[in-house]
Amino acid sequence: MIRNTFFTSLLSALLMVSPLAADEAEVLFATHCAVCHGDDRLGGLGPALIPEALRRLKGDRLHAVIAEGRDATQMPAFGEQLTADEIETLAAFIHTPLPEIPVWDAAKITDTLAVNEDYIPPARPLHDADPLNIFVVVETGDHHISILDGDRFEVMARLPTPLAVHGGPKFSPDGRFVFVMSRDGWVQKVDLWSMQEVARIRAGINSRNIAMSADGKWLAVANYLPMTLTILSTEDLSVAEVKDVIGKNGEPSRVSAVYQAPPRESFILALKDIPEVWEIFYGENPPFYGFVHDHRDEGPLGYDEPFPVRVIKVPDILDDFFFSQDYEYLMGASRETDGGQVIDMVIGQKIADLELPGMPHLGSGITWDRGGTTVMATPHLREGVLSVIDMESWETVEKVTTKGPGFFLRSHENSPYFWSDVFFGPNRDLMHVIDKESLEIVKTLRPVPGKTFAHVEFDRTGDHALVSLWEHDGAVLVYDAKTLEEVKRLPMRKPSGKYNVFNKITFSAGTSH
Ligand code: DHE
Repeated sequence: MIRNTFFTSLLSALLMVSPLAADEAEVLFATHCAVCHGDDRLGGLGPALIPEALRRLKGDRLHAVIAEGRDATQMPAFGEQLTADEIETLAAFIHTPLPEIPVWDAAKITDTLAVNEDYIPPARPLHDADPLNIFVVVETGDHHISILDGDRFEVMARLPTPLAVHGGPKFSPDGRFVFVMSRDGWVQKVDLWSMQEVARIRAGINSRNIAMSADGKWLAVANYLPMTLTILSTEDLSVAEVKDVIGKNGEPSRVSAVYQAPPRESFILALKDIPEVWEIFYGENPPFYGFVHDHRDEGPLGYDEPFPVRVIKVPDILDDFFFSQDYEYLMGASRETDGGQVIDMVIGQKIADLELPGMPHLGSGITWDRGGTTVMATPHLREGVLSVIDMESWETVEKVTTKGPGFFLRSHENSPYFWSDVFFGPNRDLMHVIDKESLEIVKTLRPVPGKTFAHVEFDRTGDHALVSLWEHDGAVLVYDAKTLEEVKRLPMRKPSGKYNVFNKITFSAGTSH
């Protein structure tokens, strides 16, 4: 809790309230917010609650979020527990600047590097599982990952992770190492041959996700706080670059997510606060985009700097992306507005609008071939509907009605079905299995009534699908992907995502990248 006198007086001055009210604000914050947003307001499970991170979230909108919660996040509604005055006090408190925000530059990040002294690189895998058919299961219930043999469906090892792992872990191109990121900025490297942690480093204060370069040399970390992209060497987690994200108009921006674009040898950044898309090149010979200026307006791409930045200006803020398999087209949407846009990454311009109502979750999209046409499907976080979009005409070809808003989709090249969870609402214990051609729901699974059932990942061959019983005393349920019968149940602590090495490193169209 923030208790220093200087801060309390500053706060009182800024809020223009008595020291008593400032104390009350601190107590309210400590009681209701600190557990997720950090005693220091710099974030943890939830984002930082400081003006720099809240940006346009103020006034009635901020009151509404505190009172009603926030769609598609873990933010609960406090309207029943807090009075309107208390909400007012809290809103003013979190919009009060901190006396200082910790500097999180390359030196500071480097100071946090913790190498596992017990780790000895093995010469070969120290297990007899198929190294490419391993699953990494993230158990957010007690902050662990389980490493699963994908043929026998047995847990081979269980390792502690930093707090609140979020987003997909990323694998080295040969599948040997996995990198895991937590919302409080820690990045952990694990050797799947010895099933040991190699090292960890805190790349940001409040981070979003990570992406791996095609050559396996670099790991990019998207940060909300500070507003930077950190690029680490995957070899030893040393800091290669910390890029400040500042738009053409001089406004800094949080990085909503970083995506790996292997054929382009680049990372692509979704920015939360400015209508720009950034592409950061790491290859030897970055392509020449003479018509786009470097972010510091020093002419065409700053070829002399490491990791040159290409800035693509877009009509609206886009903070959630999906890419065509060749990474030539970016489908973008914003969590704040309906609709979406298609950006041609070659010419760096918008080429089409997308009809996407109800807060699409493009990050969960998948693609497949349907009657000779590539289609992509995306769930919507506010509506029980899946949009299926033709990736040539960019028209919505079908809207599949489900039993409630979903979060994650999955399929596999060898499966005729895709799986779609119902993540929100009274039917969150359901999982739809949908035919990829007819788009009919062929079966709806409900293994444990009342318990959230979500997020699927197939094994390497597509014969089995693993699903999370997303509860503290939860489990991973293994299904025969053809008969749709359960074949095994592995107890786990609130398993969230699970990730198959082969499907990830081959960029299977049915899984997330
Ligand atoms: Fe996620 C992936 C953003 C809330 C669980 N989530 C992602 C990715 C992004 C994202 C950009 C892709 C990253 C990657 O894999 O590289 N998530 C967001 C949000 O903006 C949102 C809506 C609000 C927020 O709080 O940040 C959000 N996400 C959640 C949750 O509330 C979930 C359900 C629980 C949790 O752990 O926080 C959640 N997100 C996940 C998971 C993935 C993910 C399990 C990886 C999916 C995959 O299969 O790859």
